Amino acid sequence: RALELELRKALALRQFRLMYQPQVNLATGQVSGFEALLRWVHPERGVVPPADFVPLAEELGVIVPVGEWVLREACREAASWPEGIGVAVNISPVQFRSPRLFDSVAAALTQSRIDPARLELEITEGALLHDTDVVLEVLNRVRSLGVRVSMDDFGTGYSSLSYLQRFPFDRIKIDQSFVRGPGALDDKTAIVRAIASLGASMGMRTTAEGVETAEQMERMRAEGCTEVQGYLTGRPLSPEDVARRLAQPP
Ligand code: G
Ligand code: G
Ligand code: MN
Ligand code: NA
Repeated sequence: RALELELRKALALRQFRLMYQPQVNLATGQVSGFEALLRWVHPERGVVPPADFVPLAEELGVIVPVGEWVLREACREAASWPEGIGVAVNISPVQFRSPRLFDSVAAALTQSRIDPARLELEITEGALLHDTDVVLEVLNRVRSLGVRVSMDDFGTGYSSLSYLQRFPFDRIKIDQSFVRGPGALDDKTAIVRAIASLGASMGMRTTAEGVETAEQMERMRAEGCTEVQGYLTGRPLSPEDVARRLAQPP
């Protein structure tokens, strides 16, 4: 398959880029950090979104070196931002299970010299499915570096509540479907309220994803979320636009 061959070469050809989506603290109204979002700039296809190549990259195992590049690049970029502005990186379940995860996180921190507390790893449920003891050990090892971990796309999968109890997450990212998705507004709001309350009682922060309107943002605030991320407070930005955004008065 042509795409497979191209994907294997994309890293060496420097065809990957990162975009950064702002995350806003609801208490202060200020940007608290950015989520790094991967793009493949293909010479003929143009910009390929992760949904169209990450599954194949996982199948091929290429996601491990690509994910290591993402970690290094995101930390390197964050080093140019003010102290206190965080950077969140998505970790594929395949990369999470790789024996190289700890070393690659540690290397990205050493090379960039950023405060480890600024780095957040976003883990999806797929990483947590088997071998609770192994998962717990990996999470505890990366957290021992001072790095934060968040549970991404929360509420979409299967048996997620037990994961909150079993694993030491610093943050829950509430899936976009509960902010904007189909279904009765009252039901979605009740779910957001329950997750935010659960998060607060377990000492976790809660980010509502996919916030597109001021009304949605106010609802997330009213229900107790601590951060929002979405097109309202910012689309994914190029590194140059991140610098402009950070220079802007609030
Ligand atoms: O930016 P976009 O909305 O197209 O991202 C879609 C999904 O792709 C995200 O929800 C995220 O889970 C995944 N994704 C984005 N960047 C990365 C990355 O660097 N690594 C991995 N493994 N997944 C990513
Ligand atoms: O990691 P995760 O799968 O949650 O990545 C978030 C994805 O959602 C990114 O691909 C990003 O481009 C997308 N996204 C972020 N904010 C919004 C939004 O407000 N509306 C929509 N439709 N998509 C969003
Ligand atoms: Mn994410
Ligand atoms: Na998410």
